[in-house]
Amino acid sequence: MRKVVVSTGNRGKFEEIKEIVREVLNAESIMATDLFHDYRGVNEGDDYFTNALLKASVLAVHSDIPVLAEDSGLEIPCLGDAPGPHSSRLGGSSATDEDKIRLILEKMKSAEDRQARYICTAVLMDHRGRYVRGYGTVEGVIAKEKKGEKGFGYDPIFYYPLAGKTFAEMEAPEKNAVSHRRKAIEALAEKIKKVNFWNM
Ligand code: ITT
Repeated sequence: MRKVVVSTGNRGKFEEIKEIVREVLNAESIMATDLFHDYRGVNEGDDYFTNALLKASVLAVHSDIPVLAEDSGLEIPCLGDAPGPHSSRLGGSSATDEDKIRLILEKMKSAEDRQARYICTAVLMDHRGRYVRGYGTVEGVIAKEKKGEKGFGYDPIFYYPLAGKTFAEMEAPEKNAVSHRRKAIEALAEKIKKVNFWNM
């Protein structure tokens, strides 16, 4: 089976990517921190694609195995599309997922437009810096209170109308079938075929 190194320090994200990569790319995933013990991530900026490219490139040059990285975020139009690429940094470096959710619910206390979307840009890069990219998004609504224990990050307040529950109430395969991450990796798979990435 092919392998990819996943350039992330986020275990929840890795668990989802691992399943999606197995199904969509027919490849096995290795978490960056299990291979590069001093992996510390990168200093992220304001742009999903640049962040994903950066996360992939810091490892790709050191790896015979292609590196998969993604940058994702939650966009809420009534908050000017915040927190967006800053989703993991909302509330500062010591803020927990719980703190971040509290901050969003507080900001949206009287919001009527509760529309939201998750965004994901994924990059697969080889050791020579050649890459393919994929983009995915999923639409939802910010719930008035959190519900569910599954998933990670903002999932307890990301209500998915088509399932009638939050992402945190959905089993992993159910979320992985419709998520922004799934769509980004599927788009990536199309590009892989087009440019014959594995044999470039
Ligand atoms: P890496 O950079 O190491 O991959 P990270 O958590 O910092 O880990 P990002 O910079 O891509 O990753 O930030 C994405 C944040 O957006 C993530 O930490 C969550 O807060 C949120 N997010 C993205 N996708 C999500 C999902 O499927 N469910 C819940 N929250 C999500």
